[in-house]
Amino acid sequence: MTLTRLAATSLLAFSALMAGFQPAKADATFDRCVQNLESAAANSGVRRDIFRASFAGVNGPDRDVLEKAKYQPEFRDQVWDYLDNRVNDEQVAKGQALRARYDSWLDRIERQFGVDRDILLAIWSMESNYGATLERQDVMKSLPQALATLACYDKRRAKFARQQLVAALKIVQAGHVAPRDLTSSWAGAMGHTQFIPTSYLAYAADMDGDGHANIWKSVPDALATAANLLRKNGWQSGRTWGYEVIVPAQYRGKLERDNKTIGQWANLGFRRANGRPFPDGGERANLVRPAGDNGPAFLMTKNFFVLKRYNNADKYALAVGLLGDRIGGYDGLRVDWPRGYKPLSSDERYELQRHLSRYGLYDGKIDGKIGSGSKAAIMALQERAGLPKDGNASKALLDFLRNR
Ligand SMILES: [Ca+2]
Repeated sequence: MTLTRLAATSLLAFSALMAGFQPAKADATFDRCVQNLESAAANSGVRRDIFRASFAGVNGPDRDVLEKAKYQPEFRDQVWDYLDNRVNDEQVAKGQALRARYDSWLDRIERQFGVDRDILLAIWSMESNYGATLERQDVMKSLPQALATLACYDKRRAKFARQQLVAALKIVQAGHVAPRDLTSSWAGAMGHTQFIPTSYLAYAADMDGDGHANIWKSVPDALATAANLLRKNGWQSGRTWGYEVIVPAQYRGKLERDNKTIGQWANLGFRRANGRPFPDGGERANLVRPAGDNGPAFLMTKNFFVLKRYNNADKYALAVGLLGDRIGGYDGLRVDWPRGYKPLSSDERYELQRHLSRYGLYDGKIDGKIGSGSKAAIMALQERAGLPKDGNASKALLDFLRNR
């Protein structure tokens, strides 16, 4: 597919989406819906003046929220694509700089919650790029408007959005955030560590001692809130999330997710990929092979599954664990992912995007992240140059571009 056709397709999709709205009628529907939300919130104990202050300036639905809610990525990420975009030299270096800057806060958070600082820094990176996302006008939304939009127009998310809106208004009512500062992602995730309102009510922690858990503006509060979530879900202090292991040949393709003690795994011939001994044979662990037999294998301990309470995906917990390890100065993986091509460094991914942009094939953000837009641009280039259209951001592709 050429880029022109791609653009035409997404324009068609966009027109189809917009055709669903008759603006004047939609706004009347929205106003009625917001009135219903106000009554429902009042029944849950939210004062009407709090509701109205929070909805001041909200005049209609946020159509960008609905567009984002309907977005289906054109390319399904392989686990290594996901990790390359999140666990890389750039995020490690930023994490290490912030580790030094927040050293005394991280000491206190570790003491109080028993969660390792590198894991908290990795979560901060994953959730908001260490807070940088909170500055992006194209990402940050008015939470009341975003959740009201979902509650009124997105059947699948309406119930969730109503519940989260009520929880958010209770946060305002308790005085933790001013109505005008109540911002979130399109789906209601708030602040540096992207808590949804009900999770905020369950785990919010005021680390800097000003009487409010301000996860939007206070980094200590946000990191302590993340630590509190992990602790309350069973985080094992002073322990790792898992071990990269070498799977004995006879167990290739077998024993997936089997739960045994580390000692039992060792008796089956499993050993650590870095050659060091396992520190504790009594700990229980599950075998996880995210890319099957030809990629890295892991024995995942309790903390891996606690990380999934933050976001219930193996690749998320793995990215947090691997990034945390690298921020803490430990090695990356010993076994490569079965990419089938040589990957690019962070700097090289920026360079690749600049080349693609120079050829007019890419108009997205130059951010070193190879997402759907970069992949479409790579495939357009590959088509134009008569190369196999695999969409991979490979060293070979960058060399090809450098030599033209
Ligand atoms: Ca505070």
